[in-house]
Amino acid sequence: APQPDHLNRELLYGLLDSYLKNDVVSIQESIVHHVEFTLARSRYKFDTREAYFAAAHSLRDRLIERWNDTQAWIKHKDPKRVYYLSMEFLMGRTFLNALHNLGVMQPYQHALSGLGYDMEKVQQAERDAALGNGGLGRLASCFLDSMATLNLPAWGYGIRYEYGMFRQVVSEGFQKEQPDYWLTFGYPWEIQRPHVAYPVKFYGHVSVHESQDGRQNFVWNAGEEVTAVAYDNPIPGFKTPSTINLRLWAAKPCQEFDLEAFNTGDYVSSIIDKQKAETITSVLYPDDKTFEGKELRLKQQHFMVSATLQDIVRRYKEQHETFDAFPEKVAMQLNDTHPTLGIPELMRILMDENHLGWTRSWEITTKVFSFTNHTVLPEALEQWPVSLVEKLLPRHMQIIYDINWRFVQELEQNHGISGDKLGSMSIILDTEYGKMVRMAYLALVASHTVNGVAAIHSKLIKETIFKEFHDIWPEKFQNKTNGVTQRRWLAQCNPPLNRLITETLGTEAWITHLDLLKGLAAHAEDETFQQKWAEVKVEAKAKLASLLKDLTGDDLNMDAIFDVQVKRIHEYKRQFMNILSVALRYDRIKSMTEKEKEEVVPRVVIIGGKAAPGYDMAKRIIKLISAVSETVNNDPDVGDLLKVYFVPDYNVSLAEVIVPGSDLNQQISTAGTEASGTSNMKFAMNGSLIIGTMDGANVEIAEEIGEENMFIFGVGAQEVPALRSQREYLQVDPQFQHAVNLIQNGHFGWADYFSPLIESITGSRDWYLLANDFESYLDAQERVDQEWRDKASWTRKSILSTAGSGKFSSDRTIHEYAEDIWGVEPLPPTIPE
Ligand code: GLG
Repeated sequence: APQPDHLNRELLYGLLDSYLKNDVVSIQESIVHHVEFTLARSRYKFDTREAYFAAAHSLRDRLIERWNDTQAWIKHKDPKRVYYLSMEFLMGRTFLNALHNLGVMQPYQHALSGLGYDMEKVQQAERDAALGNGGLGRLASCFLDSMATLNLPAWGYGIRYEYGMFRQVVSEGFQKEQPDYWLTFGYPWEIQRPHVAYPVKFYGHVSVHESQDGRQNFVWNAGEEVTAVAYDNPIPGFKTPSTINLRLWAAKPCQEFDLEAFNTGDYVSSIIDKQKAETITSVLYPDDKTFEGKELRLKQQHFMVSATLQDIVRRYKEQHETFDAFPEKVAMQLNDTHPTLGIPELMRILMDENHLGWTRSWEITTKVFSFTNHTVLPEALEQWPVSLVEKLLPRHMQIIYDINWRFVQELEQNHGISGDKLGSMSIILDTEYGKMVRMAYLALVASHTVNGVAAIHSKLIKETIFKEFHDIWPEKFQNKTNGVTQRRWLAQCNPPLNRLITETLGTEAWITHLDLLKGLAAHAEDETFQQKWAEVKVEAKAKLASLLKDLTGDDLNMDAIFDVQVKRIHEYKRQFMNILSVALRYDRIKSMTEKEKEEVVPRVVIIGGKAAPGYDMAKRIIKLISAVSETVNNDPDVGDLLKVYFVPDYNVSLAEVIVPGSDLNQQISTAGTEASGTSNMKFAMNGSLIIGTMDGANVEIAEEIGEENMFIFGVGAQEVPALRSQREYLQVDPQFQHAVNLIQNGHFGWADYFSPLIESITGSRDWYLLANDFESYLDAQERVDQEWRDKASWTRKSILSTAGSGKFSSDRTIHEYAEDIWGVEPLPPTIPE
């Protein structure tokens, strides 16, 4: 774009010489200003949603100031930067988070109430940005918050899906998916950057040209080209001006029209063709841990990494003449294998567009990428058909073949590997359906580091799915136990607990140094403190109860244990085992005398989560939970002693109410299946006791808060393989059989519909070992009831849960990534001259 003839710097600096003021009146002025000029509504009449949008815009102004200065400062210092590449960011709402992190909660509250608006209602007007499925996407969002707070020169890169995670409606107990068009009213936090745009190519063919120095130049003549346009989302750190960027790409048609089509008169269909480009970023694939080999999905992946790498290379080249310093300036983390195409894309950019040789390009590439694995479930591992990759990305397929060819050479020559073992390690897998590209192997070969997400998981990947790679490259493997941001998941979502912790520790430093929570342990025995702790819990429970009241019309028994399992519905997570035990509890209550009933500890069981639309078993589990709920909640014999609710459309915002309001949370996956889990950490932080298996991060949580403060049950991961092989001979617990019979005999209706579920846990089919763990699970549940009767003891455990959760801050996790994997250092922003 043309430059101004004369820049009046003095005047410009004078005009904007300080940040926007954050006193109440200035905030009110800026809100009203946005009502009038951004929304073009009348300042005399705007509704709560308009108040939200105007307040959001005024807050965005404040984010932009900090964003601009942070980015200018980073550019000026040119440190090593880290880029977090992820197909998912499950952000949830931004308003409260930004208010908290900028430290302007109070003045905004006053500003809004002064104008006549209730902050609580205003913030409810925001829709979740749900650009992710579950743990993996939410982890990426927690990481952004920590990277900003730790002042790291970091950016996130992903896709701006127009339709996020589907809305789950449960009708008659069946899940129905509804599109989440979250952009209907606009998204006030993003900044569209029409000038930051890159062409992304697909299809076509590759030609080879001999250059003058005798080198081969590969030219990819694409068959389709779309434009990636940047949308920037400022991510503020807590108590620091550091505001980092989440750059999301949207697909737009290419600017140049197909002239030939114009000449032949096919104007309309040529434009319609161009519009198809936009479908690339239209929808998030809603599958959690099942690989869907759809062409559109592969297009999305390439689209994201191609735009991202062009952007990163462009930024680097602005400040550097050669690629020599690239590995000292750039680190890229692959969030699972979804962005692995970034590896051949960087090779292609270096070789074909910047004319570096293979060796040099490979040296650079292998120094910048590192990769995180999030699951050992085989059905999740990405394997793309070679035929599809060849068609969509012909040049990338050549490069992948070349990478593999050199890798196989290395295996033979340096590691003495031959025969079948070569085939089993090859990036290209031969199957009866044709050749496949194993994305995890490609990521492993090209990355300098691979990590698991909890200690047990990192150990398992070394022993199972990546064993052969660990044998040759043990130094590549690391563990980085997950964490969650205590800003959102404790400080913001649980204000009463926040206040109590701060008052007790005499500081709010725990909001950036979560280890300090261990100072609470000293008060665990203190009766008055226990009293306060219990009151805070009641407050949080009341909020959850009112949410359920809105959903169901029921008043909950506040003396009951609020027992929660919220997460994606999956057989390995064993919601089925949970509901079987509920059915049994119900049956027991039914057979009790009134006198016996007096001894029963009342429970409210809350289950929530989405099933992938194509996951039949998971959908049947939802129906079963609903059917049990229907029967139990309407049975006068049971009354207040047991209630069961399926909460529809579980998402980040609901979690912010459900987590603080729970007494007990279920983390009951078959040992060895849940890589880490992150809700376990959120619950523990909020003083909810865990009933769980020794799986994922539960193992480390038990180390930190003490096994005696949790309800641990079930077999360990080491025993699982042997048990699986003996499944059909195992003795089935009579109580398990009884629970199964209740369902089979139609006690909750729908017996035929539930029979595939029953079959899936019968005899040799019981892959997730429900039958085997059931007795021990019931035993743990019994201990829960016992413990509840002793209020002081329960509260003590609750305090110790929070006190012991300091390790599970994503600040700790990110600090470890920065030191052990990325080699990036904090760079607190200073306002540049
Ligand atoms: C995975 C795992 C979780 C893990 C999360 C974040 O299943 O156990 O906590 O990633 O690492 N795909 C996932 O949700």
